[in-house]
Amino acid sequence: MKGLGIIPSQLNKFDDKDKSVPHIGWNSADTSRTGQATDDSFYGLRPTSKYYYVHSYAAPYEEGKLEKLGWTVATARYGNEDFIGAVAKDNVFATQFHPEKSGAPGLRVLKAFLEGTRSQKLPKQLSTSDTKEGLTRRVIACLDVRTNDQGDLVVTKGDMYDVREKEGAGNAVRNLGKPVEMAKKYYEQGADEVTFLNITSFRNCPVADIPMLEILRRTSETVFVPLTIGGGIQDTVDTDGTKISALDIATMYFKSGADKVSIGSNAVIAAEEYYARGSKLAGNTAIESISSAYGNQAVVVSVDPKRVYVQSPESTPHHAIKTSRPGPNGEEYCWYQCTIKGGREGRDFDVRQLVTAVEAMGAGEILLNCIDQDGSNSGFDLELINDVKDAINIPVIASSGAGNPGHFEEVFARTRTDAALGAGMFHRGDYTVKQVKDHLQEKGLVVRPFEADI
Ligand code: 1PR
Repeated sequence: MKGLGIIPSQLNKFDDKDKSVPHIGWNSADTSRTGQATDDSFYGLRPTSKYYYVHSYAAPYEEGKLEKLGWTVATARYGNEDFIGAVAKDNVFATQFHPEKSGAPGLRVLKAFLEGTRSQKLPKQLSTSDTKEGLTRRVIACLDVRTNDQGDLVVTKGDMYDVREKEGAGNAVRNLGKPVEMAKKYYEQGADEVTFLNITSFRNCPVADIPMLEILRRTSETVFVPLTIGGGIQDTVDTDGTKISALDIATMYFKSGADKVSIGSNAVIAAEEYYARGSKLAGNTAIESISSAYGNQAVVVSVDPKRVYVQSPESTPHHAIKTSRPGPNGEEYCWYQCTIKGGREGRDFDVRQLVTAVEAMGAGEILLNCIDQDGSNSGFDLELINDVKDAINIPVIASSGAGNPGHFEEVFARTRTDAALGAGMFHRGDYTVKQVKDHLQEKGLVVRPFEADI
């Protein structure tokens, strides 16, 4: 496809043989070339900062080519591919990353552009030797939001998806705080993304008034990292009888500040139908319509699997793995059953079938929960995560079971997961997101440094 032709360059799709595609997350935009330190900050860009990228295509960087034509180029590296993160010449400045979603460093870039500050000195204490190339693993804070018995939207958190208090408090929905305030707190602690899952299954108000829209609008006023919203994204009928498509609902969420939508139950049903049609696309599923309108990277599929133990792989038609945590009767194998409606209904369908189908349908990322681990604080299900990573090329967010910073280190060391998500441990205040990221940094992982000031 032809572009405006202003920048003499061509976009190529990233190679997914050795890495997840789309490229989603925090990476550099660095004007200092290998071995050449710079003390110049170009449009506020800093070699030590990380910026939020989300794309499958990029302009490969060829040293000197654009520079010869008068362009200034900032680069990033993904796997072994060097690509252009930002370019400028005369009054043109273009970024591959999203400055508006890149925390303080992104706002700094926007400010410099608007004020016409093309070049300024880097603050003294920043040296390019601190630069860590490449994509960071992401740490995500997740807020399960639902209406409590008084009708207020609260952040809640279940154990194995049960969100009601076990003792006292009249079996009420566990109330852990207010969604907008908590999202801001996690942003300020350095969360790389914030995810809201609207786990209230029923809806009794017009779609345009769903309270999650207001939550997104208010959150995006103070939270400058990507926001994902899940729950109820499917074709529906409004209170006045008007048909509303999943794409219409997603559009409302995007217009209110969401960057990605997450689809749960509807994805399972659509994937079952995909196989029933002989692995053929229908063209009109929620995943397909939203990804073709907004791009694959805007569609996350949230998976709620449950372990089913079996004596041998032959005893089930499903994809079973050998597990180091045997079942209640000593079973050494298990398969992961997909569930819908917040884990309440199990399907005759396994996680491998689901993730391969939704990747083919255009999903850009998998949010991989695990009901057995949810709320357990005992760590992620590494066996599940490795099995899913082996099956697909799109990024995976590991979820369920995080109880301390060591669990994040473990999931990044022992699986190829692209991101990891925590909920209960942050909500209860056991640990902050910052403590998790500091721990990862101490262990030598590339993490996004949180910057408070523009
Ligand atoms: O089916 O498209 O309407 O989407 C519903 C969404 O709501 C799905 O993404 C589903 O995972 C989620 N959901 C539905 N019911 C519940 C529930 O808890 N009763 N929550 C629920 C899922 C899982 C994660 C959780 C992690 C980490 N919660 O959000 O945050 O397990 O928890 P931990 O770190 O505390 O262990 P649809």
